[in-house]
Amino acid sequence: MPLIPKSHPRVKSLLIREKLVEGFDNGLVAKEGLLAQGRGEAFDYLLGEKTGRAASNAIRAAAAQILLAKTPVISVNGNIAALCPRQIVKLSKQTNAKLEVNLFYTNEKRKKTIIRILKKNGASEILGSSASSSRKLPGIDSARRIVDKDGIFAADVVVVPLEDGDRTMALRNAGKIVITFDLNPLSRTSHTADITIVDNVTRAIDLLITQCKKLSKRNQKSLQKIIDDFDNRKNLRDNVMQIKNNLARRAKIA
Ligand code: PTJ
Repeated sequence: MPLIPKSHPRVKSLLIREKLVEGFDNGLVAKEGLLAQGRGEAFDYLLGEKTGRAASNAIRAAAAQILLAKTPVISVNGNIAALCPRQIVKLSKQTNAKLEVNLFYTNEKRKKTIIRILKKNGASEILGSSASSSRKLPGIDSARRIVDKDGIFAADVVVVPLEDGDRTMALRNAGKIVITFDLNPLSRTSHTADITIVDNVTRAIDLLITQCKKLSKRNQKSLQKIIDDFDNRKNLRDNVMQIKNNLARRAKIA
């Protein structure tokens, strides 16, 4: 890894970028995953590179929704495996959510590498690699349509970080509740999901783990109230306002 001085004003962003580059070199990340990261970086910059109030509200609603789920599943792609494998495994253990590897740019070798890294980080069961248990999600043409019958296919709540709009819609049409992390509040995924966390997954994932722990003491009624009070459309608008206000502030000092 190249030496990035701790004093560099953009050290955090550069270190996240290095995780992706390292993940690419180690066979976890698709080439296109590097482009997705670049797009995310641009939105993160506009959002002020911090977890805003809107994102915190979405994280709280997501935690309540995961805790209320009967069969939650976390979908893992290359970028997530490179950025936060330890936290994804921790979240799955803490909430009894299954882990399923599901790739947009399908590649068996990369899938095996991702499974290896999840196991290295403590995962015991990882779905998504057995041909005999695979099922097709209707209404979607990409490789993401192939899901595990005991995982995403049977799930009531699916966490899909850095997702594409087509599968989000297909999952919704299949009756699933979809939670996503997406730094772009304008994306199709953001608008199609039930709960969109507009934040860098590297920041938001720890906050989601903390919220799940905190809310695990609440009863079902109180968790349901948190979900009922959450409005994804409004939350996305709040995120766009956060960008607008940041830009207005910057324009004043420019
Ligand atoms: O590993 P694979 O084959 O499944 O491919 C994964 C990628 C991410 C390449 C694939 O899903 C893809 O092409 O995604 P998109 O359509 O580029 O969408 C990625 C979305 O995630 C964009 O809206 C980005 O702004 C957003 N994003 C990128 N990095 C982050 C992010 N959101 C949260 N945290 C990030 N670190």
